[in-house]
Amino acid sequence: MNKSVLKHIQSSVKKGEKLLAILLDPDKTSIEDIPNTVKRIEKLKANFIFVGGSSVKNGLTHIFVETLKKSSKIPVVLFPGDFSQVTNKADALLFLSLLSGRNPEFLIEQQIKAVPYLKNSSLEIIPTGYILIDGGTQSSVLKVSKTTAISQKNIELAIATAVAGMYKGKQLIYLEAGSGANYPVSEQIIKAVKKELKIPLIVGGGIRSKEQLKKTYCSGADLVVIGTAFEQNKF
Ligand code: 1GP
Repeated sequence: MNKSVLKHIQSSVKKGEKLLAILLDPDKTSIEDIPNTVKRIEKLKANFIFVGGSSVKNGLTHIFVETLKKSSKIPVVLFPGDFSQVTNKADALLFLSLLSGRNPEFLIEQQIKAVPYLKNSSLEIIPTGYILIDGGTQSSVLKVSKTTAISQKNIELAIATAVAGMYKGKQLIYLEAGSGANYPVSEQIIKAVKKELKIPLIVGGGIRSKEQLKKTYCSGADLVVIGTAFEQNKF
């Protein structure tokens, strides 16, 4: 049996090892292209493959992850935009609550709708506080969730939201500037949030270069997620 994804993240944090996840959106990567995509991910020595998108065609995630698992030993973690993207074929699920938003649909409704799919599944379920930080674009997650992001200037609100998530029992906090963000979560916010957290910190959105990746790690991110730059062959 594979080591738990959460334990892997927690033990890496203890050892001071930084982690990388590549995000694949089943709507944007063709099934035929998976073997080639996996080779590129392995070359990058990514620790995880995240799979998800704000809206993915019904049923596609299931076949996508099934194919992915046949081509790769890298743990596959679901990062779903909604409950229809839950599939037992993956290793783990980020059970997301959109803590920066005030839309009950993404705070609790979607989670309730996911339960029938999770009850008998072997997926590792990881309670995750998901926090949108303004990345300078109207990202699809903002559109779909009908919420607003926290301003990059409002560091206190970003900290309080992350800490509230930790107090609520989330095992991970995910700071998200949005896929294809104009600018990523600022180093200042990452540093300030990390300082207050006793749980691992994920950061993603708008990270386009190795230099930016390094800065994100140095600011305190334990796990960085890259999607668009990988899709565009920039990584
Ligand atoms: C993961 O949504 C991000 O947190 C991915 O963002 O596509 O901008 O890398 P990019």
